[in-house]
Amino acid sequence: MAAVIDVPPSPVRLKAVAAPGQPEPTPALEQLYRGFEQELLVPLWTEIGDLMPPQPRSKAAAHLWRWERLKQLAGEAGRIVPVGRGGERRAIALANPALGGRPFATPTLWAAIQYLMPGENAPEHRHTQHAFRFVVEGEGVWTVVGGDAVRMSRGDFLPQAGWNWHAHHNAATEPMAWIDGLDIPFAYMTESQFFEHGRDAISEAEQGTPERSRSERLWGHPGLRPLSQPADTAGSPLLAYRWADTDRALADQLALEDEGHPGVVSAGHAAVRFTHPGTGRDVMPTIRCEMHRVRRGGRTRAWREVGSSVYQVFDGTGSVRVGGQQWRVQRGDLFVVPSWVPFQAQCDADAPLLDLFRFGDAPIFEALHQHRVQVDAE
Ligand code: 1HN
Repeated sequence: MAAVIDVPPSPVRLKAVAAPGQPEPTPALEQLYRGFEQELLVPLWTEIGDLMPPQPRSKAAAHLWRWERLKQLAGEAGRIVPVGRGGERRAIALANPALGGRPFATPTLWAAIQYLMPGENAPEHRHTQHAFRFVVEGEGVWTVVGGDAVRMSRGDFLPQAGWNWHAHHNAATEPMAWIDGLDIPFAYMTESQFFEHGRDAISEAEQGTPERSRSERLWGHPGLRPLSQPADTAGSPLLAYRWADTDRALADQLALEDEGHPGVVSAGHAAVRFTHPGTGRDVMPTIRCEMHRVRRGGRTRAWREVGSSVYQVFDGTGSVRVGGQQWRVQRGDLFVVPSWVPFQAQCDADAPLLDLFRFGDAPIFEALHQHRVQVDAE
């Protein structure tokens, strides 16, 4: 009996089609294509349109997640799913509907709601992926970074550069939810990840609840760099950017506009970027974070740029347009803006303001000299 040799089917599939730039479909062409398939070869002429579009054609979809529903499901998870070693975090990720069910909000960015019950601890670990937390509501959790306990309250932005040990604990009597952003899909695609467990429980001393962290006492003074510290670290050494400061910066920009002075990025649209206090650059090498404020009845310009972003509505109500989609949004709602898809936000006429937290992957493209922005005229 002849031995049966299992030849795995070729993953290459080539179809002879009548199209500009394509050879006529003939039996000889079909035979040529079967030969290519057997030998795992792909000719450029069948692929060029997909590989080299005239401009970015994102595989990600523009999509919106409602905060009320996320919080409800996270609360259910809090009652049913423990937090501890293995799963590490009670974090529930946004899965872009066009990215195959993976926990990827965009091709490069992870976004999740995380939930910690009263008294709970999330164990210590570290990873090379860069991360941050942003708090849309609530308080009571301290994130402990390298043994430094950092308070998390509404409006605070907390960067967490890669390879720092970190744990969280909820010192309050209420559950708390917040969002995490990480460059997990980017690290996954580039196969550059490292991960280590730390201690299962951090010390009593580290479970303190200081109003200000050591990092803020060193780095939290505007324009003043502590000379005892290195300045050009990869990620920001300032572990909390407090809402009072962000809010005042945005309010000042709009007040300057009222007084006829420069300050806003466009009429009625104030914006700030969270920066590394030692370098003035983005807070992390792969993630850009910003806060935008649109005044009552105002709107941003429409713009598009290379790279993807995730937004969370921090306050107010309005409508946002992402490509051909338009949504009415309110506090906590999260949505994705894919690469090179136009975005515009508008504040309702009966809302005092619309505040949008945004994170994106622009630093990656800037470092590679591949970043482009196109802003529409007003
Ligand atoms: C992580 O460490 C956190 O520390 C959040 O809060 C989300 C998702 C995947 C892997 C590690 C955190 C994460 C994560």
